[in-house]
Amino acid sequence: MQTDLARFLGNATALVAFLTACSVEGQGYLIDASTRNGSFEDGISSSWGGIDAVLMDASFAADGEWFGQVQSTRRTSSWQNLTVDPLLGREFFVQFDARIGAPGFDTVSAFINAWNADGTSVLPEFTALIGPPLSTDAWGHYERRFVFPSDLDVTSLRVGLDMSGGDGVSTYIGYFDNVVVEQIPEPSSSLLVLVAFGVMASLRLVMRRHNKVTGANSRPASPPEAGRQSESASCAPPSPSAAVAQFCRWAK
Ligand SMILES: [Ca+2]
Repeated sequence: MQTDLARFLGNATALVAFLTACSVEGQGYLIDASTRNGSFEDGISSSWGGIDAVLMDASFAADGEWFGQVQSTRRTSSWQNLTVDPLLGREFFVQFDARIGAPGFDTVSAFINAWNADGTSVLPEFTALIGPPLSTDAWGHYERRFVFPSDLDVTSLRVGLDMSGGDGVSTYIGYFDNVVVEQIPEPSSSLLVLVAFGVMASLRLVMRRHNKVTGANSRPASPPEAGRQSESASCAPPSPSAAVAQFCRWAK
């Protein structure tokens, strides 16, 4: 009985690790300092569209050494096209730093565009979490949250940053840096992991109580060293697939 419990405990540990790995996979950083040139540290504008120049000045950049510059007489739009799996999450968190030159734009905004396979536009629920006024003297930090409805079936999104407010005559200048776009996992995925950890905690409690009873009944029977070696061997980490199979057998 003790060996079965120990084996199941080991399998459940692998199962929790497997479920956690699945959840982390869903919580992906689609753009950040090391992904798709989110901080412009590649020294080029790719993978961005609509960035007029990428400049290096560590004393000016908001993050690292490089930052992106946009300019226009009226408005600018900069974007990246992303491939996503909607089943991994329909909520997206966008944050970035922005600053303006002189003359500078008066408005900055972020957007995510999506079209379903049938060509219909899918609009997200949008929330501006942090949005200070644009300044020539310092970078401002901006955070936006986008939540798409459950009927979103696309795999491609366009994430963009706009600046606007030009008078149509003068050339207005703006800067972007430190862009992070994160796909937030579905609540069901997070809940599944929490449930798995709850099961683990309960099993450990049962195992401890079982060991106390077993130890009280058989303490003189075997040396402590032999007991520890046996338990260690029976708890060797199994593969995730073995854990899933064992979990299903116990669930029956
Ligand atoms: Ca940077």
